Amino acid sequence: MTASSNATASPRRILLTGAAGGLGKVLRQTLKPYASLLRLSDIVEPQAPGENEEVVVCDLADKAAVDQMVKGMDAILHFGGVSVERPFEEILGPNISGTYHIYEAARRHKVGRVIFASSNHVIGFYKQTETIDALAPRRPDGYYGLSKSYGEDLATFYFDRYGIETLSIRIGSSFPEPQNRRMLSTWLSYDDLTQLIVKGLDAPELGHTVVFGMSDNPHVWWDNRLAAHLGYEPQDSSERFRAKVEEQPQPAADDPAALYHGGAFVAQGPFEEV
Ligand code: NAI
Ligand code: 15L
Repeated sequence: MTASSNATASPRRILLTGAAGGLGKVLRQTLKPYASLLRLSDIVEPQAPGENEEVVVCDLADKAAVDQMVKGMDAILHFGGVSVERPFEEILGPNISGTYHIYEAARRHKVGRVIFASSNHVIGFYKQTETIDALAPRRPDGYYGLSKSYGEDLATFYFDRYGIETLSIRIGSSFPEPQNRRMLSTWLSYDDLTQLIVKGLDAPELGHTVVFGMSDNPHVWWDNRLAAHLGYEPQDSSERFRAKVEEQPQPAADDPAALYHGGAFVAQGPFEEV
């Protein structure tokens, strides 16, 4: 099925969900040159709009509100939602219903391209001794990882059925610098994240592409050759932070942080109700 995309046409009106979050605040700045209009949305009010910006407060769990928010956009950067492991009931509305609402609105309003902030936690149960590519079966490490896995399934379905193209970025750890030994492998700099998003917006054909969001780190567990068509060339590396990170005590040999791609997430929960 052909894509109904006008994502690469100019002017480019871009919706950014999760705009009040850690990555949203960064992307609001770094993506300015690539958008004719940035519509910034979150359940928490983002900072007041500047030039070529709009602000929309919206709960992703509210289907009608999401539908209105998406209207008039050329592309969606879907970064909103719960970003850590939480009980299923807390993840259901923002992440599972919310991502479905985004794709339904994209279909209704003919938005042809989505960049989805997926996560390494869709494959978190692989061991750090294993290297995988995007065809490896998913092994979510919790309810949060399951919600991102469902988001990737939505991306495949909405491409196969409606031609809406998606770049799912399985972000490793995107922070100013790696915070621990695991992140020496999983770190994604803000500049490299921005490059990935721009590659996703510009690619002539995307289908549903899955890419592992990591910088050019020396010891990695993820193979991005299946996403070579993006032309992603990471410019940063965790190596310059190694000495600082290695001042931290070594985790025990059986610590999940030292064993699994998903690190500590694999051992969170269960969240018993009393
Ligand atoms: P964050 O938690 O700082 O930002 C998420 C934003 O989503 C928050 O501003 C929050 O208010 C908003 N949100 C939560 N529930 C909502 C709802 N019901 N309706 C509308 N907005 C809602 O997380 P961060 O680090 O900025 O991550 C952004 C995205 O990237 C998330 O989807 C996260 O899962 C994903 N990601 C981030 C990684 C990282 O290393 N920072 C790694 C892997 C994935
Ligand atoms: C994620 O998916 C989280 O959103 C982020 O806060 C980090 O925990 C990251 O994964 C990680 O695995 O380091």
